[in-house]
Amino acid sequence: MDMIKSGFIAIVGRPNVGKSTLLNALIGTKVSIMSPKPQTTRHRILGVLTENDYQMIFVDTPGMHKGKDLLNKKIDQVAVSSLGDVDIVLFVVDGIKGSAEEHIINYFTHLNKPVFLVINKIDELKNKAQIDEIILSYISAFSFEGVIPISAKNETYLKQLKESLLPHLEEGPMYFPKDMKSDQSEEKLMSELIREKILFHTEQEVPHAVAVVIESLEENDEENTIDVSALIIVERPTQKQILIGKNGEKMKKIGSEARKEINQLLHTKIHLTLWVKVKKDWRNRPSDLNAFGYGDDI
Ligand SMILES: Nc1nc2c(ncn2[C@@H]2O[C@H](COP(=O)(O)OP(=O)(O)O)[C@@H](O)[C@H]2O)c(=O)[nH]1
Ligand SMILES: [Mg+2]
Repeated sequence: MDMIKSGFIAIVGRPNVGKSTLLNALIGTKVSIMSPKPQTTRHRILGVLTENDYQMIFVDTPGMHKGKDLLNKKIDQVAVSSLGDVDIVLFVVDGIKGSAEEHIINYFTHLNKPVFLVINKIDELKNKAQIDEIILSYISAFSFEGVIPISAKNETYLKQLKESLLPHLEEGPMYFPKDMKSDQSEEKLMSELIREKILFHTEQEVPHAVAVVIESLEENDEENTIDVSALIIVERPTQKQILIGKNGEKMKKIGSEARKEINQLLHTKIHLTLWVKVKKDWRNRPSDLNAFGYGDDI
């Protein structure tokens, strides 16, 4: 077996600090959906970066926060347990709104592995004094292996970030094939892209009440497309109405945006049909959570 330098790197932090944006920027393609709404990421998602002499496997995690329903409790466990499974931790904070965040830093104290402080969104900072102040507030709480200011959105200082990680990778196997960028199936990526468009077009409680399941994929030889049928699950009839919108306009928009991005990302022409179904309280029912892709292995 080929040996190179390799390792697993967790990306953790509060919701909305830019973890998924960072993962996608590092991998160079979208593997994890992003949105301005908190709690966008629900799964542990792997992004694989393979260069000539190393393989870095980044683990995007849902934001760490205290959730109430069963789905949120499961999501929290995903983030916390991923800390134990990796070689290096990137603790991402918001360069504008960040402040010590003790409840997360507490998880680092007994880890015995390098934790880097990654200060994101520096494109929005007004001056250098501001960033120094933020750095000080964090480094007084924990002894980080290093501090790396970046802008995930503008892809600034990502090279420096990767260079800081390199000395901490050990000789190891190539865990994944060279051309593999994520552990998500194409089907999962499709349902996540649909959910991303829903997040952009809905407000308040709707984004959190939505699950998306791909019901069928069929090759259509005549038109050289793949016919995809996806089911969108919500919790209440009112949420269904909001999603469908006046004359079905919102659903059309979500469908056409999702279709375009799926075409582009998967290099496959698809024909997308969306259905909306109400399933009361699905976020608290273990059987529904399993059925909608949030089982024990999320
Ligand atoms: N200005 C700015 N915004 C960013 C940056 N990185 C992410 N964002 C925005 O922050 C929001 C949350 O991003 P996301 O990656 O979904 O955060 P996550 O919840 O931590 O995964 C989105 O609206 C992003 O566009 C950055 O470097 N600069
Ligand atoms: Mg995310």
